[in-house]
Amino acid sequence: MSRIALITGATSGIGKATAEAFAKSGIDLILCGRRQERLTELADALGKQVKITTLLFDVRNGDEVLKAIASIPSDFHAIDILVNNAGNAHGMSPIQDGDFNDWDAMMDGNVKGLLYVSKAVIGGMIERGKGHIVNLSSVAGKQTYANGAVYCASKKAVEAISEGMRLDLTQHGIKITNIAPGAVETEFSLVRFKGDENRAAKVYEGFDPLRAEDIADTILYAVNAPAHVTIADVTIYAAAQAAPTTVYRK
Ligand code: 8X3
Repeated sequence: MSRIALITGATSGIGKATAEAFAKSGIDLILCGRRQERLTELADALGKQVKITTLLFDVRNGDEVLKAIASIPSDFHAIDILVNNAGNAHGMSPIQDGDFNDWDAMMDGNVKGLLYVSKAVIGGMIERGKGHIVNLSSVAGKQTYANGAVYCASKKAVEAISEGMRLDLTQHGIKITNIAPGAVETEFSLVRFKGDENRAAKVYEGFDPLRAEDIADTILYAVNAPAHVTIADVTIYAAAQAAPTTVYRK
């Protein structure tokens, strides 16, 4: 029987690449996102390879999360893999210039949203005595950098949640994988810099950044590890990146 994976933030970037990698590997998919058009498009594309259902909701809204997860069709109920990918950076500035809305968006999405979705899915995993949760952290969760205090804080929270989940859920047969990517060329910087294309492009200039597919490969490797193996924590940098703010550019 093929496995079932639920992926949040599946319509772009690492989420989309993971959906594509999973489909290629024969894993059925529950694709979650906030943009119906993109969800439908992706479901149409991948529906030739595996069984797909889509869920439209915002991870930041706990009621929406619970309603959406409760609406999953019965043949998709037995979720084997949860990929907590939804999340973003909003703004980049010294702490004294931070914006409440940006802070709310990062803490509500990256931290509380991940918790809401996890809670909604974990119950079934415990009942079935198995499951695998993949949390998308960041190198920002390993090392704080200037002008990124709140984004880094949100990812440090993801690191702590991954550790806590592993402590609480290992006894229930649930594996936890924490993935911490460095600079991945996606819409990430465009969102962080609120649509400023020049500023976003500069982040990836002069070196070969990671691509969403590189991270998807690692996620696929983790979920395909043998039953007795947990890939607990992976940090992934582009070859030219040594630390969050240390990139060797040509
Ligand atoms: C994204 C990577 O280095 O911009 O999480 O924080 S970084």
